[in-house]
Amino acid sequence: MSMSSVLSPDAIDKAIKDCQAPESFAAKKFFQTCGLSSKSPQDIKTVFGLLDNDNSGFIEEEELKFFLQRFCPAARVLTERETKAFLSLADDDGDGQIGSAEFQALVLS
Ligand SMILES: [Ca+2]
Ligand SMILES: [Ca+2]
Repeated sequence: MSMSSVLSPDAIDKAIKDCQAPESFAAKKFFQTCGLSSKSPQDIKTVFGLLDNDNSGFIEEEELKFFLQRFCPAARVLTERETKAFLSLADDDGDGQIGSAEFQALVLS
């Protein structure tokens, strides 16, 4: 499974271009632009699995930093501020990582 099996390459491209400048990343806008917000729970789960690079069942801060690169290898890494903002937006139970249900809730919010 790859991102392009769930999302269209054009939509991914547009979402990446929208946040090319450091500090311009906004998670909800990204999910809308890349089309993930209108996908099925199963598709969102697939994307979660791709972001959870070490298959721990959670997206940790270290993985979150490389969020954009999972969509496009040439994309930039998120800044520390963007990573922390993203994490606090998604991390409802405050354990410092993003679980599958938290990710789903954020994408659909
Ligand atoms: Ca992980
Ligand atoms: Ca959490």
